[in-house]
Amino acid sequence: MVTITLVQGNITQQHVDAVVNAANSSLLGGGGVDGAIHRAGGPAILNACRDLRASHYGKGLPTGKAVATTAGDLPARWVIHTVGPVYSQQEDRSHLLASCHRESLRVADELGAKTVAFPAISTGVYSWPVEDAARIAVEAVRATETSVEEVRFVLFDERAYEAFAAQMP
Ligand code: AR6
Repeated sequence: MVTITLVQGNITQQHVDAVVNAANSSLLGGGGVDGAIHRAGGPAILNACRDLRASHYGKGLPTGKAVATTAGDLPARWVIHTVGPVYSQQEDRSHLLASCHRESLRVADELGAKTVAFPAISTGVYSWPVEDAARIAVEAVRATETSVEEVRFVLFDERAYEAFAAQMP
């Protein structure tokens, strides 16, 4: 069974097999954790994303899906890019946020990754309330059949850390 661990810190400094990026469907970078990963990982990641766009995702990576590239200069082997849903008060999109976690773990299994670091997907620019996002993320990981041994949620600030800690037994 997968072990869930929590750390407060910077996801670009995690020594893990794969780091999950809260990307957007263009796969061409952005702000937040996406910007941090591209800055720290160097141009190899963006080059790989451009190739993926050209070969498979001309219309963009759909929300809730995930795809892997090299991790460039990061202390990880792969970056798994996933596109979280923008939070909506009108529409329940929690299945899409759960899908990001499930699909990222499926890609991790294809790669043979055993340790995977996740940020708090959708809780920044995409404005998902972090307490709710933490519940959805942890439930989705627990419900996924995977060969990944450790899922490490890497929370940038104390509020996010506390929200995830509240989901731990
Ligand atoms: N390490 C760990 N967590 C981080 C880091 C970091 N270095 N930097 C930010 N966070 P966001 P989203 C946290 O906005 O809401 C981008 O422009 C941050 O505090 O990165 O899914 C993409 O290109 C927050 O809790 O992702 C998309 O356009 C969490 O990471 C869009 O933002 C997620 O915040 C995606 O928005």
